[in-house]
Amino acid sequence: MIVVVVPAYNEEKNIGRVVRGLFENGYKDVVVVDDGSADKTYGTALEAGAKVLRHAVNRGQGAALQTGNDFAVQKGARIVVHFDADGQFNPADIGDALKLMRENEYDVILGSRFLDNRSKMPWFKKKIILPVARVINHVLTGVKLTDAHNGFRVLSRNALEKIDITQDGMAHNSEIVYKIKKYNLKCIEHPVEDQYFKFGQGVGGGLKTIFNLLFSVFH
Ligand SMILES: Nc1nc2c(ncn2[C@@H]2O[C@H](COP(=O)(O)OP(=O)(O)OP(=O)(O)O)[C@@H](O)[C@H]2O)c(=O)[nH]1
Ligand SMILES: [Mg+2]
Repeated sequence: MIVVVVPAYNEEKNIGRVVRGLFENGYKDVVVVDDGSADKTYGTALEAGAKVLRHAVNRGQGAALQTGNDFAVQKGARIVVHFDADGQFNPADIGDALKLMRENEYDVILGSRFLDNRSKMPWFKKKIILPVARVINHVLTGVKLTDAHNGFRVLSRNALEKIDITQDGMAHNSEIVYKIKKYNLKCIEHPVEDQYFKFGQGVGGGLKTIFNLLFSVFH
């Protein structure tokens, strides 16, 4: 059983299309975690046919992913895919990542926007925010990545049982990398498409992420 976990915060505009895109690509177990949205994310995701879990208050992407992981593990998932709700990711990238995992017995596949040229990112994000996040991630975890802050991931059952996300906010990205290293999990980065210009966090969000990282401590 492969479960796709979609953390969603005020994504009423995109969530329906994202859920349908996953079904059309053959993923029938789609779990949307509504992270205390103030808009119609919950109802729209239900209408699209997803299983929807809900946080009564907004807790952060990390918390939403852990809620989804816990649910998937309880349901007997063998593999969990983390997939953003804002329509930036391409569901067709999941198939290749699963094949890579199966053929090489990886525990974790991490998506990267820097391994091919499909992702057209805003300049500030590409040249400032993400390179700084890359360096901070390397300092905090000792792991060198091309993309230290990508919401696309594939986790095996072994990884799910070892990685407990305690960072509710955006620092969860580095916490996951830190635990991949701590538990010596077999991991690789894989090119994913991340479409911008209509979606995503602005400069403010990116700076908030770096701030979040600087003050995060992993156990
Ligand atoms: N920003 C934010 N996103 C959340 C939160 N909880 C869940 N999410 C979801 O987490 C995913 C990633 O959030 P984004 O704001 O797109 O962050 P990002 O992808 O790192 O930033 P961009 O690359 O600019 O899109 C989306 O599916 C959000 O809906 C939250 O508290 N804050
Ligand atoms: Mg995004």
